[in-house]
Amino acid sequence: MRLSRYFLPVLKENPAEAQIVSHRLMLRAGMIKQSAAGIYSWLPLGLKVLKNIEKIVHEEQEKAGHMAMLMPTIQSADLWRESGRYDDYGEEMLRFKDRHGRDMLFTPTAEELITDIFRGHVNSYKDLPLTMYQIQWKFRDERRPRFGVMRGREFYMKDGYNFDLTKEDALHAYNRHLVSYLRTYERMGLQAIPMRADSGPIGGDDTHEFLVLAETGESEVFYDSAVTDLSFGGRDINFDDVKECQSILEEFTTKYARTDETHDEALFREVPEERRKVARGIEVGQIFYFGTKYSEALGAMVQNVDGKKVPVHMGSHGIGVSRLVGAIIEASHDDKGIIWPEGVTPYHCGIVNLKQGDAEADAACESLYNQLRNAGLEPLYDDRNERAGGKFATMDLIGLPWRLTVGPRGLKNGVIELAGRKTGVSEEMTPEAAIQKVIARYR
Ligand code: 5CA
Repeated sequence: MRLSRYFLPVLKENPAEAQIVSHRLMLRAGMIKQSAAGIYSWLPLGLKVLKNIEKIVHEEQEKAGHMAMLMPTIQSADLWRESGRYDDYGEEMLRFKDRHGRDMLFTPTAEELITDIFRGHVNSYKDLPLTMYQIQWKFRDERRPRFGVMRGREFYMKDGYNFDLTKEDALHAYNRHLVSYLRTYERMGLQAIPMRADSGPIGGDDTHEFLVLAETGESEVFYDSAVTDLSFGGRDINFDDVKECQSILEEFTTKYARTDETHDEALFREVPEERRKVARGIEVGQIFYFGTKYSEALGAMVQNVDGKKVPVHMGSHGIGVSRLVGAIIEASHDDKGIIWPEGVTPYHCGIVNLKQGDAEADAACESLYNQLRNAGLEPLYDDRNERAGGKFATMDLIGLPWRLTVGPRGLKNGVIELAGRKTGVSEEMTPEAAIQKVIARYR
């Protein structure tokens, strides 16, 4: 992509309405634009990151054996009356009528609809286990939408649902989700700590939230600092292996880590004092096991081995896809701007032409641009007629991990500059060496 043709409405000044750094930087870097309270348009740069996060979520879900599907954003109220949640959900649910006067709603989550699909088609234990998920827009009419995409009213969420014959099988699905979420967040450059939580309007007893520690987080959390030493480390997992998933769950959830809703001061005191931490975190996902709550309410039954009809055991599992864009920025930025982890960066590297219009510099940039693209990467080439300082400031703000800087002076010596956004370290090298180095980072 060439910056001269790109829609990147960067802001020089800090927008007054933004209270936290990720919101500020998303607005300043031209990633989003507010349309109404808690409702945003995703501009080209923001959409790129959102799609990259979505892709990682899809890939990790498929690895865990879960199937992607898509349900509508608009649902009829009938199913929600059957489950009893039409009344329970309260003002967070956006309700309206269609032209025939039927009660409709914008989906805040989809337990009812998926259970309806299930009960219409699955009758036997032989069709279990089954886990399906979608990545779809949700709407919750939050009392206090704030912090940009962190607490939106309209937001993008992965929601997955497992159907199992027994509690034991459903708990394996729960564990499997926990493990796959650890992989998912790690690929985004995040440490997200599973913490025992409260199930809220979803219901059920077993639930963990995944929290990214950040001062600006909305949740107060209590944990044993030893949990921050745990690292998943890209382990390969056999997701069908019940013992393996169980042991990873134990590894990551045995030490004390709880949100304020489930915090137990007496238990917490058993953690050695120097390891007892009280901090804030951003909730980027939550998993639930709620047993037969929805299957009983909606009559989702299967025949078991003995030919008896039994309600299926279920759980649901969410990832805040749009919230993650903000969470990643909270975890990775400096005073100049965003620092994208390589796993989610909107462009793999930037190319800065220090002297646009200089025949040699232009030719060298074009050549870099083409070679990187031919290697399957997406560079963002700043080919605008602007001063170098402005170009650097834009690149720092939008946070691409690598920057190639090309100018007439360096080219005379056969070199360009390769700079890392995170380290700030820059090195001179031949264009070929720089290309190879960038390609190697993404292999
Ligand atoms: N049905 C379950 C699991 S699929 C569910 O809805 N879970 S949830 O309520 O915990 O939402 C899942 C994730 O969506 C949360 O962990 C959070 O990361 C994200 N999320 C929830 N509300 C918002 C919001 N208002 N704005 C942005 N993200 C949100």
